[in-house]
Order: sequence, then structure tokens, then C-alpha cells
Amino acid sequence: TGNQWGYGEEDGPSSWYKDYPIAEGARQSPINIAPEEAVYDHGLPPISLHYDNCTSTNISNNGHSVVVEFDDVDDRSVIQGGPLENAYRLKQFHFHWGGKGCHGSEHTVAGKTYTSELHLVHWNAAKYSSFAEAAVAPDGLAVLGVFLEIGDERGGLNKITDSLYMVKFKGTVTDFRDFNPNCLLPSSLKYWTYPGSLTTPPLYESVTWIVLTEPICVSEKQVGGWVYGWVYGYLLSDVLIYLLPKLINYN
Ligand code: GRE
Ligand code: ZN
Repeated sequence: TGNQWGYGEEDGPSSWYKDYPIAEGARQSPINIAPEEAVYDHGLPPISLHYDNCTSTNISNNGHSVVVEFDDVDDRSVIQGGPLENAYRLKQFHFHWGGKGCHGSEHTVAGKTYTSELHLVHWNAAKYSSFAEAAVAPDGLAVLGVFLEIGDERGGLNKITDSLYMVKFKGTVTDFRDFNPNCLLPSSLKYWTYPGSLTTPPLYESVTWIVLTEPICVSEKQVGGWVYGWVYGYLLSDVLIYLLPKLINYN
């Protein structure tokens, strides 16, 4: 089966261990976060984010998600503080979302799923020389997780949804400049943190998870256009079918 993983009945998470035995490892993500069981650590500093306005480069459809990539040749866009020993560089962000009537978050909080989950992926460039090298190291990656729930429109998300028609097909890429992910963050940076893994194959156990406790709101209309063809956060076909009224003309 090689790299033919997915989220269907045959190729979904419960069969990933066949090609990726680490799926049965000891620090796999996602997890259910039990706030009552979380221990408050007074020694943990706040999370500090420095995102530059000019490091985003492109948006693409990799067949599993929509990904926005960043120029990571220097420390212009970084996360630091919290459990991290040094600054980690922003490499990309992507979303996990659901289908009609299904929630798409990967982490759950006291058993609750959210509509969608944003992952901002950073790597430890102070210690490793490339993203690929960091991705296999226990302290290589730091992923900031943000829950999305339905509520008021989130202006910052429109620049992304307005670009989805350009990446309708798996493997398509288009320019995406001057996007500052600050516009996708809640006002509070209170977080839960734990050592975990990538949530998709190759499932490397290299991620320090920093999951924000406060979700952001997005409107039904903003997220509604994303769901067709996707179930439980999983792309079923190679085609991202995008049906927001304002984009119907493009399809
Ligand atoms: C993913 O593919 O969903 C992923 C990454 C990197 C870090 C975390 C994560 O590609 O969930
Ligand atoms: Zn992810």
C-alpha cells in the first residue's frame, strides 16, 4: 500500500500501523485533553509568538489538507516560550475539518470535538539543519493547535477561503503572500502542552504540542464551503469541492 493512506474505512487511522508501526507508539497524537487532569505548572512561561507579515509564500492542496507554507530560511516568524527551550521557525499551517454534520477537530477537550482544528507547524532550527531532520527528532517540532467553532465570521479566514478555488485539485499550488497568521489566533494564549506526534503518516513522535484553550469563531458560511467531499477531517477524493455562494462561478 506504500503511501496510500487516507481516512476511509480501509485506509484510515486504525490501519496506519501496518505501514507506520509507530502508530502504536507511546507518544501518539491526537489525544483527548482532560482539563481536570491537567497539572498547572507555575514554572512554564507564557507562549510568545512573533509572526512577520512577509514570510508566507504559497497555498496548496496536498490531498489531505490545505496548506499555507512559509519562508523558513531565517527566524522572522517564530514561536518561543512555554515548554520550548528556544525559538522554533514557522514552516506551514494547515487545517483539519469535518463533513456535513461532523466535527473535524483531532484533539478533543473533555470528550468535546470542535468544528475544525488549525495546526501551525514550527521546527527547531537552533538545533537541526532542516525541517526534515527536525521532523524525526524528539524535540524537533512545535505545533500550535487552535480550535475553530461556529460563531461570528473571522475576517482573517476569508483570504484563505477566497483562495481555495485555486487549489481545488490535489497537488495544485498558488502564490499566497503577506498573510500573517496572527489573524487566526484567539485573544488568549493560555495553552495545554504535551509531548506527541504528527497526526498523519509518518506519525513521527517529534511534536511538542501547544494547544490553545480558547477557540476562535468562524461563520457557518466560511466553513460550509469547505466541507463537501470531506468527512471527519479527511479528504475523500482528490478534488476539493468548494461551494461557497461567492465562488460558485469559478467551479
Ligand atoms: C499533519 O500532517 O497533520 C501534521 C504535520 C506536522 C505536524 C503536525 C501535524 O504535517 O498534525
Ligand atoms: Zn495537522
